[in-house]
Amino acid sequence: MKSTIAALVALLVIGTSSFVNADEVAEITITADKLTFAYDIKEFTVKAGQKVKVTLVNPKDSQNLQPHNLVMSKKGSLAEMIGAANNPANFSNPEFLKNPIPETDLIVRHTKLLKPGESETLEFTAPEEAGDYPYLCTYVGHAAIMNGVMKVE
Ligand SMILES: [Cu+2]
Repeated sequence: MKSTIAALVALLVIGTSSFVNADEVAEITITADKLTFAYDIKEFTVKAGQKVKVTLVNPKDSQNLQPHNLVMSKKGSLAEMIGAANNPANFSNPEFLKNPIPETDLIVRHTKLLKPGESETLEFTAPEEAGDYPYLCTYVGHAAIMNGVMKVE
């Protein structure tokens, strides 16, 4: 009986496309492009307070052999984050090249720098406040084009 109810509930959820169950885990896999500095997913939407798993994949057959990361930051902070990542002082700092995480309190969470063939999953609870929460790659020179938005609704 329980499973019948669960099946009915599942059907109702499928039938009502605007309704997203906040108890469901939103799983998003973002893959770095093999040729250019870009993510394949520029935007995704989650519910406020929803459990989220975001995986960054740097494909092992990457042709540009670039390392990439995924840095998630505070609501509406994309321009400031690009500025922080592209601070010219970073580019001549060998430590920054190894772990390119700019010093700013705008960062909420981030992956490590992933080489081709590596991936990492960030697990978290989406913010309660609706809005556009940016993510970007802070490796030298990537931030301005390698970014996207997690929309919280
Ligand atoms: Cu990158």
